[in-house]
Amino acid sequence: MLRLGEVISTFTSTTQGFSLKTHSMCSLEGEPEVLLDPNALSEDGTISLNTLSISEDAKYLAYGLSSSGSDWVTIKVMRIADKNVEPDTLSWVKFSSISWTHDSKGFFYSRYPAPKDGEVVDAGTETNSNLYHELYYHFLGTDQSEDILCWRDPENPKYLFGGSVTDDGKYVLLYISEGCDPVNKLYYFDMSELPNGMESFRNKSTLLPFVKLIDNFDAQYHDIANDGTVFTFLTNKDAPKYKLVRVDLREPTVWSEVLQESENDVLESACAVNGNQLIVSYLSDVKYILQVRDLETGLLLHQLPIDIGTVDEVSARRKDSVVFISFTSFLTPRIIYQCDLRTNIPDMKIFREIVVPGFDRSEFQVKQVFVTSKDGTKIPIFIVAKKDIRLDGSHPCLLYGYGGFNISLTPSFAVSRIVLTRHLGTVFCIANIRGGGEYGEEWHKAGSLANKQNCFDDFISAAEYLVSTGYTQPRKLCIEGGSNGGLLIGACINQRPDLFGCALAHVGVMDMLRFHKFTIGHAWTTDYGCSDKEKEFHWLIKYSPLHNVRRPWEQQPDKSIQYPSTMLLTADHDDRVVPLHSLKLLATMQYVLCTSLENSPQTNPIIGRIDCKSGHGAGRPTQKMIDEAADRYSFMAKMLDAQWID
Ligand code: X99
Repeated sequence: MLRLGEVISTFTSTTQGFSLKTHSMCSLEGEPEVLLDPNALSEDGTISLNTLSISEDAKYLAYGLSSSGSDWVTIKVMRIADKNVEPDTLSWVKFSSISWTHDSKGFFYSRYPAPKDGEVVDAGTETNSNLYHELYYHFLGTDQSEDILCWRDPENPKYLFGGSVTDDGKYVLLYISEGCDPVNKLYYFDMSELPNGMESFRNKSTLLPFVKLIDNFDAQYHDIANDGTVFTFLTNKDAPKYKLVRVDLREPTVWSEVLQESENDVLESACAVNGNQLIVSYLSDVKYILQVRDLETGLLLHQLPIDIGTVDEVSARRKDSVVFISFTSFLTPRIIYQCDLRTNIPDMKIFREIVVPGFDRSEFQVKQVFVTSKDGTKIPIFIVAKKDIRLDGSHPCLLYGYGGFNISLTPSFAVSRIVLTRHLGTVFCIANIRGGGEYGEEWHKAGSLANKQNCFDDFISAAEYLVSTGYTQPRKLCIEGGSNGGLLIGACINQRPDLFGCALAHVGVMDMLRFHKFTIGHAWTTDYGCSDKEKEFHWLIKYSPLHNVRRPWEQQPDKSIQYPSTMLLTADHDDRVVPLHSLKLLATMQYVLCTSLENSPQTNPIIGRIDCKSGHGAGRPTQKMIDEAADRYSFMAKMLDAQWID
C-alpha cells in the first residue's frame, strides 16, 4: 500500500495495525506526519481502515471504514491539505475497491442495495445472502443518492462487480466475477471522449455503455498496463501457472503472448513501472522470485535479490522509476525495499525495516521438506524450530494449514509464533496442501469440489510425517487453521481424532450443507460445490465437520481414543463465515462427545471462544489480537503440557 506521488503515503504499524502517514516535504526524507489514524476513530479501536485511494491530483483521500470487523464498509473523504473530513458518506459498500477518475471529480465503488428499514439492526450480525451487487460512481461533494449507477445485472444476482480506472485514466474496466474462482468477465468503457467526464451520465437512467471484451468465465484477466488501446493482461487462460498476454481493443480477437507460462513457477504478479518495464514475481516451490522484465517483450532484464520468503506487495505507478517492495519471512518481521530502476543494476535499498525488540533470528532454523501424501503427491512443508533441536519426539508442535481458494500460504513473520518457538520449544509448521495456489490453478483444483478430501489427506500426511521423523508425537501436536482452514481442522479431527493433542479452528466453515445460504457463502460453491445439487451433496456430507462427529470409542477397537482438546473460535460480527457454523459444531461436539454418556471417555475439553465487536479477522485492534493469541496459545500450551523456557 505504498505509493510514491506528490503525497507520499505509508501504511505503518501502530496499535491498530495501520495508520496513514504523509510526508509534507514531498520527499522520502521529509518529516512524516499522521494523515489518518484509525486508532483514534473509536475509543476501543473497533473502527478500522478497510481500503483507501488518493485522488489523481493528490488533494483527496477516499477511505473505507469498517466497524467491529464486519465486511460492511462506509466510504468517507478527507481533504488532504487540512485533513478536513468532508460530508461525503457512502453506505452499504461491500467487496469494493475505490478507483478515482483522473479528473479527480469522483470515483467508482461497489455496493449492495440498502436493506429495507428494520432489516438490519446491527450491521455484520445479519446472515442474509448478499445479492445484486452494483457498481456506482460518486461525485465528490454530493449526496450518495446522486451517484451514478454504472452497472448491475438483475438476471445474475450472485455476480460481483468491480470498477477500475486504467493507469492512463482513459478507460474504466468492469471486472465481473460470480464466485471465488480465479476467473472473470472483463468489459471496458472509454471515458476519454467524454467532454465533461462522468458528468455526462448524471441524470441519465442508463447504465454505462460498457464494451464486452471477455464475456465468459473461462479464465482470469487482470489488467497490467495499457498504451492506448493495447492492453497487457495477467491471465490463466490455457496457462494454469499464469502468463502475460496482449490485445489491441481495435482487434479484440487477436491475442499475443508477452510472457509465456513457466513450467514450474507460478507467475503471481506483474507491475508496470519505469515506462517500459515490469516487476514480476513468481512463486517457485512456495518461495518468491523477483525479476525486472521488459514490458514490450517480456524479456528478463534483472533478477532482484531477495531472501527466501514472501514478496507481499510491489507498489509503483507506471511512471515511477522507484519501486517499493514489501518483504516478509518466518524470521524477517518486514522490510520495505526501495528499488531504484534508473541505475544500471537495480539497487535494493532498505527503506523501512520492522525491528522486534529481543528477537534474534540466529536462534532459529527454517527448512522446507516435501512429504508424500496418500496418493503419492509431494506436499511442501515449512518447519520453523530452534536451531539444532533433537528429533526425539518430545517437542510441542503446531501445524497450520488452509488448503483452498487458490490461496498460497507463504512464509511470514508472527511474533506470537516466535514466542511459542522461543519459550515453549514449539516446532511451527505450515503444510502447503492442495486447494491452495502454491503450484497454480491445477494445485487449486486438485483440492476443491470432488477432490476436497485431498486437502485433509495432505494435512494428515504432514502430521504423520512430523510424528514419524521425531519432531513430535500425537499428544504434543496441535493443528490450527482459520476460515477454510477452520473447515480443514474440523474435518481432520473428525477423521483422525487419534493423531492430534489439540485443535484450534478459527471462524471455520463447519456446515457444508448450508453455507451457501448465508451472506457471501454462495461465492464459495466454486471450491465446495452446493448441497442443492444431488451429486455435490454426496461430496459435502462425507466431510462436513458438523455432520461427521462420531464417538471414536464406538468406532475403533481402542476404547481410549477421544477427540483432541479443541477450541472453536468465532466472533459476533463475522459476516464472512457467520458464527452459526462454529456454534452448531460446538453444540454438536459437546452433545455427542461430552454429555451423552455417563463417564464419557472424552476428558479433553471442547470449548468455544466467541469474540464481541469482532469479525472474520481483519480490522481488529491490537489488544484484541493479543487477547486472542494469549487465549488460544495458552490453551494449546496447557493441553500439550508444554513447559515455559526462560
Ligand atoms: C471470499 O468470500 C471473498 C468475498 N469477496 C468476493 C470479496 O467474492 O471479498 C469479492 C469479489 C470482488 C471483490 C472483493 C470480494 N473469500 C475470499 C473466501 C476466500 C477468498 C472466503 O472468505 F477467496 F480468499 N471464504 C471464507 C471462503 C470460505 C471461508
